[in-house]
Amino acid sequence: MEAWIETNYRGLEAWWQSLYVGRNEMLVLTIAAFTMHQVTYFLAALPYFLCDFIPSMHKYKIQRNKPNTTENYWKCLRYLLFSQFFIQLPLEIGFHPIARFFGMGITEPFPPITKMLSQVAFCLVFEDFYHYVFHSLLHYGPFYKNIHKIHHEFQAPFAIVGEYAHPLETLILGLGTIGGPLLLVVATGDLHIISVFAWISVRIVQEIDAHSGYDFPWSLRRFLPFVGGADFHDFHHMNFLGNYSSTFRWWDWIFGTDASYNQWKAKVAAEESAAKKLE
Ligand SMILES: *[C@@H]1O[C@H](CO)[C@@H](O)[C@H](O)[C@H]1NC(C)=O
Ligand SMILES: CC(=O)N[C@H]1CO[C@H](CO)[C@@H](O)[C@@H]1O
Ligand SMILES: [Zn+2]
Ligand SMILES: [Zn+2]
Repeated sequence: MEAWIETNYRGLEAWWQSLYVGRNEMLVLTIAAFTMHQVTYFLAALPYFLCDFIPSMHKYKIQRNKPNTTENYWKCLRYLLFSQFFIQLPLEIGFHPIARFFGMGITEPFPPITKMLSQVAFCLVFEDFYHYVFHSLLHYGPFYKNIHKIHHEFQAPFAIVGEYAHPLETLILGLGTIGGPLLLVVATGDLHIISVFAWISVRIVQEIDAHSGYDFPWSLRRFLPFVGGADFHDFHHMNFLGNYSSTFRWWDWIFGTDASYNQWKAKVAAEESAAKKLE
């Protein structure tokens, strides 16, 4: 198994390096980044989309009572493609100058697999904390109304809602995705762009899963209870409050923002009646 992985990793490395021979490095990297993003995004979403048409899968849908209209899908897809071509692609063009500026490896040999995986793990933990802080802030009145509201248009999310967001939100929360790699390269001076690609693929699969609306007996959270997944994020779209983290449950647990919506409502009701008594 290990030898098989190593052989394929080396094969990928040879293919990756061959892409750049005799070509413009910036152009190749930009096309690679955009293609990787689009393919991962829609491939990851496809199984959940198919589940909508398989009756035996409906029992795993979290908000079964909310209809998923074809209209919703088209609306989401149209806006999404606009965002991916006109907001994200220009940002992806920035990959090459950023990689060069910080001295990331591009055509250099790949890092050992274990190093690549530990870098991905660091980025996961960093992004999750960043997301907790900035996503909470996006729920603050004016920020919510002017920016984050768009992402909350679908109260029963489906896979491709993942990146359905205001351009400013794409920028603000996207900084959490690219922040981990930047910290790593500044701190260690040792980061290959392939680790960044691996991390971003993981992040895409994570955000698609969290928005899928499906909680399966084989969802990751069943094996790793500290992972959130759809079980966690679906409530966020339903209630608008709490469960702010992207990947893990620990920050919401530590700060008490994972307490159930009903608890929160009970508290508000109690406060209101207490205020009334004081009047
Ligand atoms: C957070 O998610 C859990 C399920 O994982 C749910 O029980 C809880 O009510 C959610 N909390 C909020 C505030 O949405
Ligand atoms: C779970 C659920 O609501 N599924 C529906 C999603 O949309 C398709 C196509 O419109 C329906 O066939 C499903 O019943
Ligand atoms: Zn969401
Ligand atoms: Zn939100």
